[in-house]
Amino acid sequence: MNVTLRYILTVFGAVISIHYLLFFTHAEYRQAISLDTLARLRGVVDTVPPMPDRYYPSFQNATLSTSYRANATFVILARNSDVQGTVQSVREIEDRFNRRFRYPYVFLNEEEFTDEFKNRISILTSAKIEYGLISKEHWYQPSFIDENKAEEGRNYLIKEGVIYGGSVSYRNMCRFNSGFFFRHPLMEKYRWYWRIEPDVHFHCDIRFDPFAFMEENNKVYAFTIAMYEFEKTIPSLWGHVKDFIKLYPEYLAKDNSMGFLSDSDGETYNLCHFWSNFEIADMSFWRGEAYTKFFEYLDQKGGFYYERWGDATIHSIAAALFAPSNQIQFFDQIGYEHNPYTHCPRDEATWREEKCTCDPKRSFDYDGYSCMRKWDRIVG
Ligand SMILES: Nc1nc2c(ncn2[C@@H]2O[C@H](COP(=O)(O)OP(=O)(O)OP(=O)(O)O)[C@@H](O)[C@H]2O)c(=O)[nH]1
Ligand SMILES: [Mg+2]
Repeated sequence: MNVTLRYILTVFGAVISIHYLLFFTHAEYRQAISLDTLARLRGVVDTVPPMPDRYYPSFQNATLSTSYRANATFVILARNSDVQGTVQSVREIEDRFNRRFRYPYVFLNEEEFTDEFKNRISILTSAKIEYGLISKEHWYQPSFIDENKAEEGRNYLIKEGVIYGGSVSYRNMCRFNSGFFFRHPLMEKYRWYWRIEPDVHFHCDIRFDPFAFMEENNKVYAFTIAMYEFEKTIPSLWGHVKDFIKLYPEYLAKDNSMGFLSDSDGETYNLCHFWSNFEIADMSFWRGEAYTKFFEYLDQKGGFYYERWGDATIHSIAAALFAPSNQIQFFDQIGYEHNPYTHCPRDEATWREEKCTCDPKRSFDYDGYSCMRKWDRIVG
């Protein structure tokens, strides 16, 4: 062994020995290298306010012992071909949450659900299930869209290699989720919804009622993951948002979250948005005047088809601007995965007590592509 190698090994051995010595003898050292501290170093806040006990109703024989239920439903948009992924998502949300709460489900599709689809779902829950057909006007590309221009837009995004760049059905889905799902006749009777997609995972027990929490605390929108949008899908969107604000300054909430969306006080969009495949929200916000005007304004610009605007950015921009920041809720407690990203609770007690199957170290909150740091600064 040459001298340099021996020297390196000696130093390495000394560092490891000191590490273990300090680890077992000094609590401050253990604290200093803990996950929380690493989180802080990575710019994400470590402490999340605990969920008050009153949102954890008691159960007798696995049945909710309170009669209170929010006026709420799950909503799942799916194709018949999504049946396996949908079964898996429903199974997980039932096991982790809804076998106790029994909130109903609304499944939506632009085609009739097959008997096979309904049969596969019906055995998973004792909650009420409804299956709805989406009307043509709520789903398909509207006639005011110039198809030649839309095709040019699709070809451009295909050339640029943007995911779903050439897909018209993806665009129909994004527009439907932006402006129409809450107007479906089966959804009209509900105020609150929890959006679920096929093939997602719920990594922790959810023993509290997020709907009751939102209702009592006057929240309008809740998320678990925040990230950056692909700029090529929304080149003209922020310009239209700025024009809309100039036209209707009265809709801007006083304590809005512009700082989450923009690093230049509204001049430019930093692409941050809440990842809308998970959403728990108040539909009266989408049905209200500000959002109705906002959606109609943007829809007329045609960007759902000429570009590839996503419902995540549309919902996020509206929630961040038209609601005060204290009405937007980050649910640290809900461990959630939509490929390829996972939010895993930062709070260690939650992670342990709710028997989470996710790895907190790999939570997307700490990823460079996450917008969580910006959100933490808004509420911090
Ligand atoms: N009925 C119906 N549902 C659709 C269609 N396209 C997408 N969906 C549903 O809309 C939601 C979002 O679609 P996804 O394909 O998951 O889009 P995404 O989450 O952006 O992308 P990936 O999950 O990464 O593929 C899911 O619930 C899908 O099942 C469609 O053409 N018809
Ligand atoms: Mg998806």
